[in-house]
Amino acid sequence: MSAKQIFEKFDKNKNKNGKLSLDEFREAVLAFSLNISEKEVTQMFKEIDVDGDGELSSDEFASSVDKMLKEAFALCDADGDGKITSSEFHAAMIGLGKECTEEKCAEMVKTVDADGDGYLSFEEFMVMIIGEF
Ligand SMILES: [Ca+2]
Ligand SMILES: [Ca+2]
Ligand SMILES: [Ca+2]
Ligand SMILES: [Ca+2]
Repeated sequence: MSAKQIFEKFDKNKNKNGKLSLDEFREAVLAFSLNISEKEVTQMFKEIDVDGDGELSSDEFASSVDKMLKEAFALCDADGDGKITSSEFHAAMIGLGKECTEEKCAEMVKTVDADGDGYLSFEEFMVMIIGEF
């Protein structure tokens, strides 16, 4: 699933007009199950709304999703070698306060490890995160 498909999924509850309003955006953020306050959502919305028209275009949304994924990947990739091992993934989950046993994390990595090299590339990582939608 691409950022554009996510966008289309959330551009629906107020009006399907090809833009995300603040309400629609809030729902999208909460679907990521981020622990985030109302104030932070508004702040984020303003940052993503580059042209300041009060709504998010699919381009604005896609580039912010891309940026978030890159940041999340960098956060997990503790040694910065461009791939995530199951122990790096486990450590990141613990760091986020998520309950995930070492076995469970290894299992999750294995499930999305499309090329079977035992690591998560950025593309594989993206599938795991976005695949939750
Ligand atoms: Ca809309
Ligand atoms: Ca905008
Ligand atoms: Ca690494
Ligand atoms: Ca892999």
